[in-house]
Amino acid sequence: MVMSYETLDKIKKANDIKGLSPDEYGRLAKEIRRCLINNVSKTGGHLASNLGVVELTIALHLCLDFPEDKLVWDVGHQSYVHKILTGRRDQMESLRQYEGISGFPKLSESDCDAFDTGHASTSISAALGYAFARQIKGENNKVFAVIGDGSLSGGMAFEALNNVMLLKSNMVIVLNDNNMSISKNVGGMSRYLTKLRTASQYQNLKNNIEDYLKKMHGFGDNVIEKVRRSKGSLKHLLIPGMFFEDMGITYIGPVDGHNVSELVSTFNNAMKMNEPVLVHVKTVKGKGYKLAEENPSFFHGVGPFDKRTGAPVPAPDKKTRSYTAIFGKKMCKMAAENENIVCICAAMPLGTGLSEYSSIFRSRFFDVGIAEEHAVTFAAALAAGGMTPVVAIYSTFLQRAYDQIIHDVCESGQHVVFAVDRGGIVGNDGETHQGIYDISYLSSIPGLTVMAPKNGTELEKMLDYAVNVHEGPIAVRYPRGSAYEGLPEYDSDIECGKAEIIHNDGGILLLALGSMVAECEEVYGKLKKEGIDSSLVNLRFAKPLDTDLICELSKEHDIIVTLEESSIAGGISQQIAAYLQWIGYEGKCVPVSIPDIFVEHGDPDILKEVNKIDTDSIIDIIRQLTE
Ligand SMILES: Cc1ncc(C[n+]2csc(CCOP(=O)(O)OP(=O)(O)O)c2C)c(N)n1
Repeated sequence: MVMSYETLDKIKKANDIKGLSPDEYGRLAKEIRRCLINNVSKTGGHLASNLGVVELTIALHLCLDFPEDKLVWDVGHQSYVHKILTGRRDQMESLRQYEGISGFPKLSESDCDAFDTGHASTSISAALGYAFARQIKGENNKVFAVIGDGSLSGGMAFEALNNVMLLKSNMVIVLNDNNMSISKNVGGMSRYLTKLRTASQYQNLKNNIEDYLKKMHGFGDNVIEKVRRSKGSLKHLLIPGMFFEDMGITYIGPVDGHNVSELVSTFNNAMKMNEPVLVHVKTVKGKGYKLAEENPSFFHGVGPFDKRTGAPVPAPDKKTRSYTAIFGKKMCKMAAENENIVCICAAMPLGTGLSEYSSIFRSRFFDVGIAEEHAVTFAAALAAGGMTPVVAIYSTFLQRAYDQIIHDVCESGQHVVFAVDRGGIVGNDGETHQGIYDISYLSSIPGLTVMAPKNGTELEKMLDYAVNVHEGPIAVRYPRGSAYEGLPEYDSDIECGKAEIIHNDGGILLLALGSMVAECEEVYGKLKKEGIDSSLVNLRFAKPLDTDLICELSKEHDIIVTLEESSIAGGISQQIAAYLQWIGYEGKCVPVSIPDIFVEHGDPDILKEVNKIDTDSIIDIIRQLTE
């Protein structure tokens, strides 16, 4: 049911907001917050970041015309208010649900969304591209990027800032500074912003000097103007670094990000300048919802929850362990026994399960910020320096560091362990977050060993093997969510490149990787009841594949099905098919992999069904093969 709101109801489409009177903005902000909380408590999503940008988004919509003007949201997780103000409020109930609206900006969803996003630190590059396109075409639309202080820690943002001075026309970068990434923001840039945030004494002093000069005889307006413009002296004296101004970007701020009229007049001034401008806006993450203000990390990305208590709905099952939690506990255990272990994450200590580790092993923990590329090269040199680094990064974000994995880790064979979390379909975050390319992109790198456990216990064994036994680069890839705890009796030691036979009954040979072993165990049982024999192998290694075993078993099986929760392009299905062809296998080899497409958002079970990697689809495929 779509709720009704006195003021928000007046906004049916983009730009309608301009018809409101200024005394309605306060009520509008309140109603947007209610709308956000009502919807996100049911759908789940990025609540705290959106609550923090309500006034900021209202002000941007008062200053810009959509779709002519271009507004690029960094990451895009904070674009819900923008969606609400551009005619998508009625669809908020379908946010992040299969076939509903996305939790991120999408060009295909609305012409008011300027750029598809999901990964951090891309907005300044994208806005700069739009600004140059405008300049070359001789057009005059406005271009804005909104980037959070967390996302400003990413290397791409610095690369873009380094280029901004090339622009000889206006572009506005709004720095939405809430002093938070998902967890507390870290690093030198964060410290610098804290100094700027608290540098109001500079503004006050500047104003005082101007007032004083105005009162003095003989000092005209042009002297005051000179003082105002003397970036080189006054600001340098009082604000250390002057980072942005020295980069050729006019800095304005800090501005109260919850004051619509102050924001509007600042943006209007910024847009008048014929140069790139950065407006530093201070906001409170979770603003207006006490629970989120008190615990912004928890409400950064939440599942459905009770609006009154904030408790997850349904309550988490205390009996199940997530793969992430198993990883975190295992790291604590191993680090207590092996003082060479160091753990690295990129702005996600909580998400990667390293919170407990980080508080116990402070000197052997590094949160590098949203800097996956740096994390990997840093780890390579830690390994070269005699440590055993474990780099915990989600599959989708590790894509960022592909070159560093090849160039800095693998070429010199450094013993770096990659804990690749969220491997496979992640669900509601959609295309930009699915972890379905890692098997392909990792197994194509020479010398990199790639493993995927069938259950929680095997994850622990693989981590032990990766850290304490293996030499050289190695990745362990595991899915989001509760660990499979079936097949506990299959617990042979991990041997590099060796698979594990679970059932050997002849019939159809199922070669399954990681999470697909659990699906196949169910398939095996159901087929048996139908009188169809099958054999099941837990591959354990995507690289090196256990080709000896595959060769041996291929002699006894006419039909081989290869299964992976990963893209077919370059995954194990294609690799095994190529190998079987090479050895002259004459039977049928059928892939069960994710098609070569971008997988949209939605419930993971639905997405598995749609992409035909769920138990029923596998059984259907096998039935057809045996008819
Ligand atoms: C490359 C990459 N790494 C990690 C993430 C996960 N992530 C999403 S939002 C976020 C924090 C962003 O902080 P900030 O930009 O300050 O925005 P806020 O939510 O605080 O408004 C992180 C680390 C990501 N989206 N992209």
